[in-house]
Amino acid sequence: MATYIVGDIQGCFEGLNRLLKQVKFSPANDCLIAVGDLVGRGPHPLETLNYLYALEDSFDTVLGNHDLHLLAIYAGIRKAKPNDNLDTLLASPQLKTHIDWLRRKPLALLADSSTLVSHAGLYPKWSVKKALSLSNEVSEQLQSKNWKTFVANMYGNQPAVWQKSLQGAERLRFIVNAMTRMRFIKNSDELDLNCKMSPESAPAEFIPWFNVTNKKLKVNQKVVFGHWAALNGNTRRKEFMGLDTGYVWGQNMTMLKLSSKELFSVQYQDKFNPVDT
Ligand SMILES: [Mn+2]
Repeated sequence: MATYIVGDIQGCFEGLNRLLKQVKFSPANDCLIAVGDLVGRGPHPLETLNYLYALEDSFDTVLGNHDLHLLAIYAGIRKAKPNDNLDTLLASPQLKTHIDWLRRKPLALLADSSTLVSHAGLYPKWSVKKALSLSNEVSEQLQSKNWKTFVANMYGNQPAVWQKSLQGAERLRFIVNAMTRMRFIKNSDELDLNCKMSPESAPAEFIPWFNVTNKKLKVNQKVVFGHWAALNGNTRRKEFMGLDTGYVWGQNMTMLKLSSKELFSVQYQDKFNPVDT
């Protein structure tokens, strides 16, 4: 019995399949956790969600910005863009099942007692426990009857700084941005949601979130995240593990075996060979 955490899949079902074959993943014995962005831009969103949904309790995920974008399209809040590549999913009779399933997924989860999984990472002012509790605040909204109102108020880059006193839509928007869109921090605690560069090429005042000291992270705790393909997994910090290695951009898909911290990866192949489904 092993737990694996996979980086951004983004509808690249073929890559996911090769990676699962490489580790001899067995749904009956093993667990798969995803860092979010299950779909978006890649060629096979429907096959990806059908497969992951069928894994039932052997699979869990946090939501990424592309997953939230899908919910917003379904809710009529946003329009699908051609490069979202979501047409087969949006036209599928399975769509509502998948939407309702995604609405039950959190923004943050514990893969084991000391490993937090969140799509973009951990905002430097938050503890792991705080992140889990803030994720619950968003889940309450996503699971409520009024979830479309929440999604309608979800978009925007403000507020950029967390304050405990934030309430309502602003509070929820900050939580969503920090957990699904964060890359760089400016002025010690301010989210910058525009810069997508690698840390090396960004202006000096842009600090990667994992290089801003988090005084609330305990010694043994780790954070596993995706979202930032330009990092190519390289944080230079053992407590922060980035798993987005840009498969959808023609690079690699990466999977972490949680117990041993062993990494597995497959290279992009522009060919779809569904296997073992
Ligand atoms: Mn993302």
